[in-house]
Amino acid sequence: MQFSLKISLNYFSSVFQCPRRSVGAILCSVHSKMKVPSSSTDDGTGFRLTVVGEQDDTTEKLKFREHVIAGLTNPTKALSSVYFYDDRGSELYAKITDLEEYYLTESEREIFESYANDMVTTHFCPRNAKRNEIINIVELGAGDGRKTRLLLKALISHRVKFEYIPIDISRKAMANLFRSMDKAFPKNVLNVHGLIGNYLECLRYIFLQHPSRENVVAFIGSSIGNFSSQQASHFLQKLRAQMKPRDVLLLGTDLRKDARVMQKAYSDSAGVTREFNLNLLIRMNKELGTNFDLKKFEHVAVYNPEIGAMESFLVCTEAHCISMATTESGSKGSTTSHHFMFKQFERIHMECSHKYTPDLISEMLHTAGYQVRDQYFDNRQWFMDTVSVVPDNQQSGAHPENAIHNGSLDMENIQ
Ligand code: AVJ
Repeated sequence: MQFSLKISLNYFSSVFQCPRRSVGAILCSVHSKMKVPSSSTDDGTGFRLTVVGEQDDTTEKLKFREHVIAGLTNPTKALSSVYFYDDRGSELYAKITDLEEYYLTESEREIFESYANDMVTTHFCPRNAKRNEIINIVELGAGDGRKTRLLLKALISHRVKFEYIPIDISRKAMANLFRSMDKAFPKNVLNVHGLIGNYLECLRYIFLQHPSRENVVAFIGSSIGNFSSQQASHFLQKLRAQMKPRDVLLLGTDLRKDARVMQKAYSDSAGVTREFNLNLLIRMNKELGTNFDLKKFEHVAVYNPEIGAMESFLVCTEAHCISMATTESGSKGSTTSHHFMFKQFERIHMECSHKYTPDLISEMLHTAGYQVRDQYFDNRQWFMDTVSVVPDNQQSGAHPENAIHNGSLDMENIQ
């Protein structure tokens, strides 16, 4: 059951919890079990927003709590970077992408600057676009869209008709994206449909809505780097199983390079990345009632050549004990409380950012059932964008040799 409604700009502001600003005609639909009559909304250009799936705060909070308890009870303490991206976290990440030391964004921007036109004419004009039919440009974890803008501009200049479908878990990030897109393009040019929710669920939703449209799925910015390489392979396979033959995947990955360059990118001199990591402790204090003292943790980032990844840690500077607020648990109303002991110099593993080589990516895409078409590099060859397609001769989803037995992939919301 779904309902859609035309919403006022004030409502848009409150949905996004941000100051009011004019963003054309905005439509919001909530995809949920609520029994509300549906009304038709699609009207060409403009901005629309759909919340996909249940956004159940209580369940989310319980999952977060359980994750933290498991991660801090483990002999090697670890938390998942999935939880970095509350509103403040998304804001801090946006700040990171502005830092010169964080070369990833600029490198990929350079790739789009140089090759967006080539990508469009060589790969993103599949049959439908040539026949003047709309294609979906789906973006996973859209961020502020600064790089994507270059792609959209190239599509427009080649007169490709498209709907831009950014998917993100953070409403605030989506609000910023809508605003920056509204600023960057003239009125009535863009057709944007933002989806709030989990990547694969949102993709399922959008592919069901437009079963015959061709899709370009963009997963850029090296977001895939937060997955282990096994998780990355599984994710790509699951994604491929949902895509149709000839659908295109644009995958942005950071490449292996001098460790000093990478280390600077993940421990910047202004301390933004440090704040980004510490923000998870703040989030736990706020949402789970822990009592982390930020002064007792130092942020450290090192390259691990064995797994080819930058790893971030919060190192505890003095031995102490953290407690977590008590909650009612179970139907009997019993209570549980949790304490986590920290030794001096013990660390919490916070994040992995995997770095690849062109061959590793080609191999991974091939194994996941894609055909690699092109790899694009910046001048320094620090970053790479790979274009691949789902081959024609494949029955999507019917690859016994690629079957995914482990259905749980709890990192679907990385950005
Ligand atoms: C958003 C996953 C691409 O790993 O480079 C930036 C996140 N962490 N600085 C990355 C991040 C520290 C970023 N990704």
